[in-house]
Amino acid sequence: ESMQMPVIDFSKLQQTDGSRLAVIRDVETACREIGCFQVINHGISKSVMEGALSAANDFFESPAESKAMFTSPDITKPVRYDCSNEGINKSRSYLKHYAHPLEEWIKFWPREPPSYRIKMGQYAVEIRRVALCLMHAILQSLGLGQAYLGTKLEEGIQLLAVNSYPQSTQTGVTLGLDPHSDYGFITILLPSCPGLEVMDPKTKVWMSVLQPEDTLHVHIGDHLEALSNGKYRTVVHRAVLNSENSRVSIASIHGLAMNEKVRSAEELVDEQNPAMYKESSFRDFLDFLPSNDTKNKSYIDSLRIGAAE
Ligand code: AKG
Repeated sequence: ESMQMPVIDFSKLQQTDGSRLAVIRDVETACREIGCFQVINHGISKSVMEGALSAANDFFESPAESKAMFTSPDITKPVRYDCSNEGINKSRSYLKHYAHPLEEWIKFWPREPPSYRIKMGQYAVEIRRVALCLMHAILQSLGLGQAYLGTKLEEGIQLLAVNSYPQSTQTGVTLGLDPHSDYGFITILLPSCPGLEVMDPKTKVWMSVLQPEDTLHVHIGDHLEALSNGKYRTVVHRAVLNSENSRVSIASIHGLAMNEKVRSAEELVDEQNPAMYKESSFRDFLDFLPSNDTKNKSYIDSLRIGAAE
């Protein structure tokens, strides 16, 4: 089954009249009901989006030695490549790297292909601009006001997960990436072709996501669920292999600075709605990962107050 995603017209968020408010209401409904939406009229040019996807593709096609130099068991590295799942049933390889502030991180990024830093850098800067505007809209939609987090958003992190999946050779669904929700506040996803599936929170049925050309797909992450005190929900998603094409996707994850704690907004906590989540930072999530090898528990579940330790 496929699902029609809520669509947010980004250009209307730039207006000050009722059209912004109408879009803010759409943002509220989307975040509350399904935890994701798509963005049109975001102002990022086709050439910047295609440039980033082709740079990603060229990186994965570069010689094994130039990729292997980024392999590391240390998940705190500024750049990390992992192809350990390639060839087994799960078959995603990925490159993850920080992207903001760009001048701080770009020097660690791959030199191969030569255009990688320029093209991925351009995309990173533009997607962050969109992410910050969306975060302001989301904070407004929660009734907290656009400026709620002050300068903390500007000081926040941006992590790019650049994914590569082979074409499926089998009939039926082949997983490329296990079901998970994202940490941070929001993730903006740009894929080269279909393969993303979102779990419908009501029916628990997997729905394939149709993403028209030029649109961006946005996921609500664990830290937004926590900040909103459960009003908005983190969305469980997975990637399946495409039967017609190999696939690349770029996930841009946005959150507060590494050690900055996220807690349920006081304004959303009262007697009827007690705080539901423990405070946590991006760093806490990174610390959680190695201790959770069995994948039995999601990070957001570990944050719920009253959850078993
Ligand atoms: C991730 O990188 O966390 C994703 O969920 C990627 C999903 C996709 O490739 O469509």
